[in-house]
Amino acid sequence: MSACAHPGEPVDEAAFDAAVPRHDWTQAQVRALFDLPFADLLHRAQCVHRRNFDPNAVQVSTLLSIKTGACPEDCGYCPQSARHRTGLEAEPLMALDEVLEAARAAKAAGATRFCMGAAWRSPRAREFPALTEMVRGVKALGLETCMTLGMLSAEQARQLAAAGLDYYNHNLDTSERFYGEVITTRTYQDRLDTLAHVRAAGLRVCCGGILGMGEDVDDRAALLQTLANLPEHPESVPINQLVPVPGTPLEHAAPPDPLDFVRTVAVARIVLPRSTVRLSAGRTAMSDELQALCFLAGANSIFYGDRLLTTGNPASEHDRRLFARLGIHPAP
Ligand code: SAM
Ligand code: DTB
Ligand code: SF4
Repeated sequence: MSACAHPGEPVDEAAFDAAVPRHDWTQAQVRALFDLPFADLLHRAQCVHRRNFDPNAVQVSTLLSIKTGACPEDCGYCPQSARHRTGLEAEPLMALDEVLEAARAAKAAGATRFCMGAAWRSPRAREFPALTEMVRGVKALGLETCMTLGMLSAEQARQLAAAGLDYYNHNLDTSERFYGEVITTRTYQDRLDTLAHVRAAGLRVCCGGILGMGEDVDDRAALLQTLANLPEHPESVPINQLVPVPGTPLEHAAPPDPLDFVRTVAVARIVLPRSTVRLSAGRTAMSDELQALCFLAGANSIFYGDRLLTTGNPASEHDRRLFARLGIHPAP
């Protein structure tokens, strides 16, 4: 029995042995992880984390909104939907030189990956020449590239892969059951189809969700179960805390219990043992101590830089100090 095994726990021991990816999680097994005593859950997560990663290394990505607002979709959390009155000013697709300037600044500040996001339902053919130039230009600066542009066809995913894109972000956001309460303009299956196209094109997959939209613990378990039971685990799993934006339908949603947020990170670490788990949106509302618990639970990536897409993120200087206080170094 490994040093990390806990005989007698009310959970399936085999479900824990631990560091090897599995794709056959049941809802009950994932839910049992959520129900563990906090210390046992974090211990498990630490064991899995340490078998697969340097526990003191955190990957650092920077986001840029390359096309902002006026999105036709109705995602209830999103300040960029044209259906919500958030006062956000729409901006067309950015020019290549502006994108490269932002990427250079991100690299100089210490980011290793540059993530470009567009408020589209899906990109159109006429946008591809500009998008592929952005991928090539950012890669030439020595950064990893990620894009999140909405739904992709198989052919669109292939075009981005051919341009050298490293990662594609497309979130499931929540459980299939709760999804329809948040978004009506595209289905859960649409999202799974895009993920399959991205995977088939040979791109690395970044896929996660948002906590704090009114979902319950079974929804959180179901989201992680769905991610874990994909044919291949996403290489990157962002766990966002809702940033409640005035004018969106979710502006008054209650924030998740901070310890439940940590639990979700820990369960993600256990069921997705070799994936990078990103502590994503919502860090401005978190204390340093809560973020430290998230790193302890197995989070090993953050968004770095003063902005996410349209909302704020902790100041870079604050994050540098936090890393220093915790003895964390940026992952190479
Ligand atoms: N339009 C594309 C799409 O939705 O596929 C890409 C950009 S979209 C802004 C990327 C992701 O950001 C969403 O899937 C959602 O998970 C996250 N997001 C958007 N608004 C958020 C908010 N207010 N709080 C937390 N996460 C948010
Ligand atoms: C992800 O999961 N979180 C990022 C990234 N993928 C694209 C986006 C967070 C957006 C937060 C709201 C905003 O700044 O507009
Ligand atoms: Fe549009 Fe993406 Fe926002 Fe949904 S999350 S409204 S698709 S930008």
